[in-house]
Order: sequence, then structure tokens, then C-alpha cells
Amino acid sequence: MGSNNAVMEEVISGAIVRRYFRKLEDNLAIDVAIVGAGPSGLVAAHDLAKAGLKVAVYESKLAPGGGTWGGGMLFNEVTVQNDAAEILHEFGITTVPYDDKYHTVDSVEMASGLIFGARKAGATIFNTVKVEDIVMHDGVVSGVVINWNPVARLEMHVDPIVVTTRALIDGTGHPSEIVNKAVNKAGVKIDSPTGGILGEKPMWMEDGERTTVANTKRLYPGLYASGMAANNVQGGFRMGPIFGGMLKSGRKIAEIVKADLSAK
Ligand code: 48H
Repeated sequence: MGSNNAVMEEVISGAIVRRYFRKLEDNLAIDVAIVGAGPSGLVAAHDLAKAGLKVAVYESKLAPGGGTWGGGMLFNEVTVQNDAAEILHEFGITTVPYDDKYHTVDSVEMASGLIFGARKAGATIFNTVKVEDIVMHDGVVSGVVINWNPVARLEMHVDPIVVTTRALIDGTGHPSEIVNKAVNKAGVKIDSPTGGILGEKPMWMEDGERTTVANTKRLYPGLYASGMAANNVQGGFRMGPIFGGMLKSGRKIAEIVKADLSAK
């Protein structure tokens, strides 16, 4: 801690630097790394941290929340089905019944509520940090390679650092960036109909919502996908501005990871 004689400028800078690096050091070897703080990643982070696992979420943007903030076409209301509304209620997020099947949610309340809930459950969120690669040892995905997103955006030639993890969840949304690394860089065959990434199909809300949850699974030892990433990998239809499938996918992947880690 800073000395009592230190000027305020020294104390404040010291507090930030010491506490940040304590947090970073504390998260160099973790149970679960989640890439992407969208709705599926945040629900998974909440559930896994609540189960007592050491969970870190890496989000390349300054603000976690993924595609939640913008509702549909920047109209900041989100829709969810009845069963997914229950998940939001656990986070203290208010939903407004629309008809007998759907609820609307203020998208700012939903994004901020999911972020707060994941954090309060014990997950650590590293924002502005991009996962640029994965670690593979002996046929098992066992880490994330991280760097500042601004470094990547400015194309600076700066080497990353590495965090080891027992499980890695790709919650990067449409591009499934992390599974991409496994398939296209490491050249592994994942648990999909072709062993590769099939790519998202056009809009079909009902089917997309169903398959997002059905497609949520372990893809390779140590590697999992949730939300839009899971659906992209398995070639599901997109569903547009309805988020129940994302929330349920986050919950499902958390259950799968919990079972796998407790079996080890
Ligand atoms: C760190 C990264 C990296 C990286 C990306 O897209 P998301 O909101 O994710 P989901 O799958 O939980 O939710 C999808 C939903 O928002 C959506 O897009 C829907 C329902 N679309 C329907 C449709 O038809 O279009 O969030 C993913 C997050 C983002 O915040 C990215 O910034 C982040 O992942 N991210 N973070 N390292 N390499 N890649």
C-alpha cells in the first residue's frame, strides 16, 4: 500500500496498478475461460462462478454485453420467451409480459444486469482484452492467448501473454472466432457433422432459437461453444432479435462444463 506521506496522485495510481495486477495474477491459471461477454457468455459466467469455479471472461470491447445493447435495429428493447424470462428474473432484471409467450426487456437493463450478475457471482471480467489464439497441449485445448484489443486494432507487433484454463468456452457470437482457431489453425476435427464449421444459415426464428440450445455442446477436449457461436459451428439458422436461446445456451454450457470438470 502507499505510504501515508504519498501525494494523492501517487496513491490513486498505485491503487489502480496494484489492484489490477493482483487481479491479473490471480487469474493466470483458471477453471473456465469464456471468450465474449455477450448474453450467453455472461449467463455461463454467472452459473459457473456461482458453482465455485474460477471463471474469467475476456471481452474485446470496452463495454461487455455483446449484441444485447442494441435490441433490434437499435430500438433498445429485447424480446425473450417465458422460460428465458425466468433466467433474467434470477439476475434481478425486470421483464414485461407482451403476450402469452413473450416478454420484452429494456436492453440497457438486460446488458447491465447480466454484467453485474456475472460479476457478483464471482466471475472476473477482463474488458478490452482480445483472445487472439488458443493453447493446445497433447490434443487438449488448455489456454487462451490474450492481448489488448487496441494493440490488435492498431496492428502493433506486440507479443501476447497466456492464461491456462481447464475449459474454454467460445462465446464470440456470429464468427465463432475461437473454434475457428481450433479448426483452421490447429487443424482438429470437432464434434460437428463435418468435423469443421458449417456456418450460419439465414433467418428462421423458431428453428434458430431451438438449434442454438441443441447445438450447445463440447466440441473438442477442453473446448466448448455457446450462443451464436455454437449455432454458427453447427450450421443453424439465425433468429434475429430474440434472446431466449442465448440465455438458455449459456445455462446449458455451464451445466456441461460443470459436469466435465467435476468428472476430472
Ligand atoms: C474477446 C471477443 C472476441 C475475441 C468476439 O455476439 P454476442 O452478443 O454473443 P452471444 O452469442 O452470447 O449472443 C448473440 C446475440 O447477441 C446475437 O448476435 C443475436 C441474437 N443475433 C441474432 C441474429 O440473427 O443476428 O457477444 C459476443 C462478444 C462480443 O461482445 C464481442 O466483442 C466478443 O464476444 N468477442 N472478445 N476476444 N477474440 N471475439
